[in-house]
Amino acid sequence: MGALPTLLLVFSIFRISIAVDTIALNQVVRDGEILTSAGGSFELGFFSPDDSNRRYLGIWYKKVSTMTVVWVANREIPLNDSSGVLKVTDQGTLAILNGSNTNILWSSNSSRSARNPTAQLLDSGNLVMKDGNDDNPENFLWQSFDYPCNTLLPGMKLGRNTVTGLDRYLSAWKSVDDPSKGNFTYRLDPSGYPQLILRKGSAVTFRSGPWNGLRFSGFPELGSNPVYTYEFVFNEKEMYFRYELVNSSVVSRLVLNPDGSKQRVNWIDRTHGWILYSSAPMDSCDSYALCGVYGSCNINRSPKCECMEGFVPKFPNDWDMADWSNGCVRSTPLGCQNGEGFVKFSGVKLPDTRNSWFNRSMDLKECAAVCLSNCSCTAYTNLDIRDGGSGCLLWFGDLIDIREFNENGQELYVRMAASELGRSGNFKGKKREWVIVGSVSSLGIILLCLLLTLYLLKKKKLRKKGTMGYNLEGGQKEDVELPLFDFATVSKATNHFSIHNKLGEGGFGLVYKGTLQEEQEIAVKRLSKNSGQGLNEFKNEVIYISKLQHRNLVRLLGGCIHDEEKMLIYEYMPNKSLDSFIFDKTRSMELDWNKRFLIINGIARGLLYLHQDSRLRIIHRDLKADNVLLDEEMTPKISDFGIARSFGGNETEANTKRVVGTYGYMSPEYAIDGLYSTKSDVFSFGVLVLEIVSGKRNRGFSHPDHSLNLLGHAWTLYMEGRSMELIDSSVGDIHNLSQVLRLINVGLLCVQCGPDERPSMSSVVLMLSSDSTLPQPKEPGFFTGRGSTSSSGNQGPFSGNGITITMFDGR
Ligand code: ACK
Repeated sequence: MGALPTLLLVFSIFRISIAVDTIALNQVVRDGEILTSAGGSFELGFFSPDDSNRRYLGIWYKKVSTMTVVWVANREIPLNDSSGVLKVTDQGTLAILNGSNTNILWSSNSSRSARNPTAQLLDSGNLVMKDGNDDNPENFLWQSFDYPCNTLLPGMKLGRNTVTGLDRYLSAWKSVDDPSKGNFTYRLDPSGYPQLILRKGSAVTFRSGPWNGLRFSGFPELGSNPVYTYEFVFNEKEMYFRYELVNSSVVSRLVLNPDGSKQRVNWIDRTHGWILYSSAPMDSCDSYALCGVYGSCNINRSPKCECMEGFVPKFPNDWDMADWSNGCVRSTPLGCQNGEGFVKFSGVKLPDTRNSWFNRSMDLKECAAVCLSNCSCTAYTNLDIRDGGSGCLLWFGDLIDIREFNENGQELYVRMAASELGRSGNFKGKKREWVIVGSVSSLGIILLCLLLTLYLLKKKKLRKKGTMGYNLEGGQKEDVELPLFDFATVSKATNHFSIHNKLGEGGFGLVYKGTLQEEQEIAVKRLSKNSGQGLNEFKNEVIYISKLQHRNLVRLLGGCIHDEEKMLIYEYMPNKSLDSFIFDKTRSMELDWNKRFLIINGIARGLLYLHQDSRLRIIHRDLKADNVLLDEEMTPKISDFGIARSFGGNETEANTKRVVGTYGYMSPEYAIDGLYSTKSDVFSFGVLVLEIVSGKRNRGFSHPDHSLNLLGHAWTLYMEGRSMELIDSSVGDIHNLSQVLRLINVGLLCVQCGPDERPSMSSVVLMLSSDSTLPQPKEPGFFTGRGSTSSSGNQGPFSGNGITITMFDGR
């Protein structure tokens, strides 16, 4: 085998073709030698993408005259001379060695050991490691098709194996002559109903929409055709997309270019070269969320963006100046009231499904009924459009990234307020229909009003009403109508604030137990005098909690102002706080698995209400076991809104210089950058889930074998398939182990380092109530304990105490 000339030509190879496609144990392919697949379609060898001396091991087409590389092994670590050698090792792996010093530069992994490891370049372009002559793909030790670079060849899977966690996705080259990973990725996103998402870094630039049985909703051209067949598989074990060629002599590939365009191209001949078959994004309407929420894009219209019927621009001035990013808001807001129904929009690309839920067996009618019965559900449609349609796809939260197609668009049923349903309208020439799903008899409504009036009258008799005026953030004055108790009543109820009535110390002062004359038990929070910060938290609590009502939020009964004294009166929770149960050796035995599961579900629902369904849309910012109270039936109630914040319609994140929260529950982006969003609450919820399952506190967690905190410990066990070991021994018999394991999985998803990687609370609620496949969590944020140096976040300032802390910018 000859030596390589010192001068390497652009994308050309000094070739000594080996007439074989296979190398066995300890055999090598040296730089300059080439393996050829049996049918002569592909070659493997070392190449340089430009006239530099960077050498990569790659696979390219043999019959395509323009050198076209489809896979690169050592894309991040090129050799800088021609000493490279590819070798089959006795560990059953493939390794690239730097010939001069036998350093391993790159290596494949192997699922198991093999007696006779052999590497073979298949005619599909797949480089496989197998044991001897075992050609069964199920038994391959490793295959390059599992580690795609920028090219999807026919037969390759784009998607995940949810059992092993293997995620096959495309990543673009940095530039045309640099195969190292660039900015763009194209990946099957497992949140909600899966869809392919093109990202630049972490920002979404394009999505395919969900698979509808025939094609991805955003690829109207992807239908039955004489060139390709398509397959989308989504089951308990895997989810992937792949295509095959009808005529195998066609040379076709799907490539993600360094500029972020995804193209399907076919080789014609030397004169015509690669011809474009399809491309995405195909036009500006494909730019993710161009028209914002509830905006719809039509490429044949000027301007392209319009609000959907029943919606108006959120900021009309910006909208008129073609800044559509803030999208649209409802002309009539939803209130989850009777009479709401759906409007059918036809010919659209379905909105982003990352906040969706699905069921394969429901029909469209059942789908509508389920959507209507859940106040957070905003739209629905059939999951599969074949044979008249089947299955159910539901959206939660705002609808985004919708466009209209001339053909092969889909139907979408969007929830509308009752008053919007009667209006006639047109959705750009397409039929808009009213779909009235539920109706409540007028007798029922009258009865309901009567009961409500009676209840209000009774309440009025009991207490006198007062109004407190407080300033919300941003200076806007908020009048809060709150029943006022007189001081003498409260003082008497609490035995004049006797030390024996003291329940503990809450966010802004002492908490006492009291009993009113009518035998009603109450809890009284008394603002400590001269507490500056306490006063703000007191006001905050009054403003928020007086406006909220949910089964899983603690109920405020009233307030009391007397000279300098300020008090809040709540319903009494006989079982006190969750932390007094789960972290207590004896009391934790009272919490069997079923109770814990119900508690977690209740907290999730309370939080979902705060984030999505409540009028104010609130981020709690201090969710922890101490702030979850339990009533006599052990129903969890989220409490302590002293540092909660409200956020506007489309606003999803905010920044503060004053970081307030509790060690062990704070998300990395909040603790480090002061960035808070609903996803910081999701992080705290995840910590809480893992604490409830394990009976251990995240902060102060210690383990003899490592210095990880509870999150790191849970993740390590999960990765080793030993999640069962996390479960608190006090829970007793477990009848539904898969439910516990599912919860641990959900908990770990909630504590992912990046906010975008965490599910929304609506997804969490769905994950808890369905059997859908869950994504595999990656390593959590803040997963190392004290005394350790490595962490995906900075654990530095955090130490163990359970008190809500405040950190200013100089922290
Ligand atoms: O764990 P605990 O006994 O339950 O100690 C804390 C303490 O006051 C400070 O928050 C208890 N607490 C707060 N609100 C209530 C309530 N509404 N009912 C009963 N106990 C309460 C809490």
